[in-house]
Amino acid sequence: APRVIAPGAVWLPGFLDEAGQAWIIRQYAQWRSGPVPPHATTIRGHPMSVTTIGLGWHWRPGRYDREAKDVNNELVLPFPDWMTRLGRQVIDAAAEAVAADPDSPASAPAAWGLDPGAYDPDVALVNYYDENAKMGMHQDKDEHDPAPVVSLSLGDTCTFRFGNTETKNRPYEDIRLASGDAFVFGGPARFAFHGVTRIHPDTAPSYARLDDLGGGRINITMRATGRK
Ligand code: MD5
Ligand code: FE
Repeated sequence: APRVIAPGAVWLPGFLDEAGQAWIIRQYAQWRSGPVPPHATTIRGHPMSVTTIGLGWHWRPGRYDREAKDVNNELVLPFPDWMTRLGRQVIDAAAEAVAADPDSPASAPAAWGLDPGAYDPDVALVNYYDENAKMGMHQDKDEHDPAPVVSLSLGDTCTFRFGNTETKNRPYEDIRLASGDAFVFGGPARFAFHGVTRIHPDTAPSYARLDDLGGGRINITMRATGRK
């Protein structure tokens, strides 16, 4: 069942069915073999342990760009319409879960940006985590639009650390995100610190194993950049 983790943070375990997970994993194989392959973004001289494909925009630390010049001088891949539809379905399910949650105020769905008709993401960051990859505690602040972030997990389970808006340290909650899970971060949760502390190898269900990649996890985050 869906769970409101904190104001603005809604976890939807098993949102994608088996066929939906397998379909997105096949899409990933196509993006990976396309003109803009996954690349490790370098932050202050250090390559990140995840590799990224951007759809709609190319993410660099601190800004979004149309040109992925550091990856073969290519233009970024387009943001697909099916992704917008899927994002709206996630927002819709989150709004329903929040409306049914006795601990969330009646104003919560609107205050947290959970309006499927208004949800118009223009970038998806598709991150691949091998079994040793991590993502340190950070805030996602490069977007100039307060729209919620929709996150989808595929492949192996990870431990996701959901923190607070003030510090990288406690209090935080560790959550295992499994293949097919969706998560929405809006309203007061939009700028919370968060990270991925570990990948749990060989935990993907058979239909979602990333066999071509030797296992691991894919995370898709949809965002609205607020840029033209
Ligand atoms: C992941 N990815 O599971 C996470 C999930 C990233 C990233 O952190 O930046 O690619 S998405 C998490 C997210 C986004 C916006 C706000 C919050 C979490 N939050 O308030 O916790 O690989
Ligand atoms: Fe993030």
